[in-house]
Amino acid sequence: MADMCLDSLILKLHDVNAVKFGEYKLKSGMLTPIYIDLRVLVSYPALMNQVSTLIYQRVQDEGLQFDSVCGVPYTALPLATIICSRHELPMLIRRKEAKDYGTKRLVEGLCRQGDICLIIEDTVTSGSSILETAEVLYKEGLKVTDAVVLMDREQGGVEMLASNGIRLHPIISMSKLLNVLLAAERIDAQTAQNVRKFIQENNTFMSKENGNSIPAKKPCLEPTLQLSYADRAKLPNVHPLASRLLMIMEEKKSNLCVSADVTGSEELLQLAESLGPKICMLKTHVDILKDYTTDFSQKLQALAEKHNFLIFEDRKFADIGNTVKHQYEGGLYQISSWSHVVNAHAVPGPGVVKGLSAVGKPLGRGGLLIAQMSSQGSLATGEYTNAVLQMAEEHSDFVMGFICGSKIAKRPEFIHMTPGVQMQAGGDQLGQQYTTPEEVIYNKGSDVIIVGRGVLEASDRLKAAESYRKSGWDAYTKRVAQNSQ
Ligand code: 5BU
Repeated sequence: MADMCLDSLILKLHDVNAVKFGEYKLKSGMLTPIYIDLRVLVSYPALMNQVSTLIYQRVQDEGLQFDSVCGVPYTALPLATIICSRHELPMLIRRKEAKDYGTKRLVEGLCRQGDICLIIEDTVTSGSSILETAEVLYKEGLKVTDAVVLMDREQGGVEMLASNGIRLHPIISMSKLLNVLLAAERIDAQTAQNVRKFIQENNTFMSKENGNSIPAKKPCLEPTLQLSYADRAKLPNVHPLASRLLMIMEEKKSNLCVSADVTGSEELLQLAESLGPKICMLKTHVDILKDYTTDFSQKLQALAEKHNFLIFEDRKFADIGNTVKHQYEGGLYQISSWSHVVNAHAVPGPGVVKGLSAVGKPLGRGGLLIAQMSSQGSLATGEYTNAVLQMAEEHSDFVMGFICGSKIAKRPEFIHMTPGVQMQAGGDQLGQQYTTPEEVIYNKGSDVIIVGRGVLEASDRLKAAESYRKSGWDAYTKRVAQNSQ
């Protein structure tokens, strides 16, 4: 029902030219094959009402808690007005420029310290308009935790806002829009494909420059980022294994996880022995070993004890709960018997976490959910990432954190671990994308850098591990210092 409603709304938006295909210039100067202009809505009162209803519906479905509502000027302003008027909610108006007479207020309406303001927006590309509005509201002593948007162009806005502590709830995604218009034969397959390609290649959160991935946003400044690893380890609701990891990080001054992607168990054990003192965690892909034995896993555990690091088998479970239970506990590798941490895709739904938890929780193990991936064209973005966050919140007795590109969860109890790290931004021939330790820890607010070939392909692996450790640690100390000012 709700879906049919959305489909008909999308067709109506196309009818009134609020969605156009061709070549258009965005505010940023970027040329786009699709243009969404919801300013025309004001000429279609029935559509305005329909959009306002959908936005409010979403607010209710999500159970959002707030004290007032602010529409990002100007297009979302009348939408916020309709919603606030219909439901008798207090509204705030953000001025684009302060009046040059009178009170010079930037926000009109009653601002009470600590009140939560919900932001409403018509279209999101990078998320910067919402962030700008939020920053004005912060200055008035308000908090912003959530924003609802009618159209998400899926170009990094959800991730950028999440890294700034704002959860974005989109109603229509670009993918949905294209699917509906394609099914109704409003556009042809080629046009849809062109737009998809453009969207994938123009993510504003990881923008491309000279072939390198660089973050489009400034450093991530948020109160929880001022907490040290040691402070977080002591939080009352922290997962016991996350607490242990945070303490190891603090003690060893290392937020480095080396990805030991080698194919011989002897070489892997040598790596664990030599790099052990530099790392907080060692990541394995046990299924690439050509000579796995139980003896190997016992030796690896002994080295983890000796050098005080955790073992993380990067198994990426992605099946129904019953199957992952067997995969985790049994088979040749009996992963649960030696790996402190495992990860999983959220694709199958919460059953995958329940299956892993049934095996791992009694053993004191922890899980990481894959919320984002470092590879080019990854589908783990936007609403998917949001849904993963939600799943983690609901299963935080087993889920201790995420594999992600940046800090995505507000709760400081969660650990953020980021792969795709090298000293030089760039990539490989198979779609891997690299960001530097400084970007990952300082700018994006992640906690742990995962480094494979950056260390493994160095002529002196120990020296390389030390320089990644130092780089990651320096970025962390700088972040904590900056945020506590
Ligand atoms: P690299 O050599 O630093 O590119 O290795 C990265 C490791 O992290 C490798 O083992 C991957 O399987 C793993 N990885 C990743 O690169 N990106 C991801 O999104 C996830 C895991 Br999840």
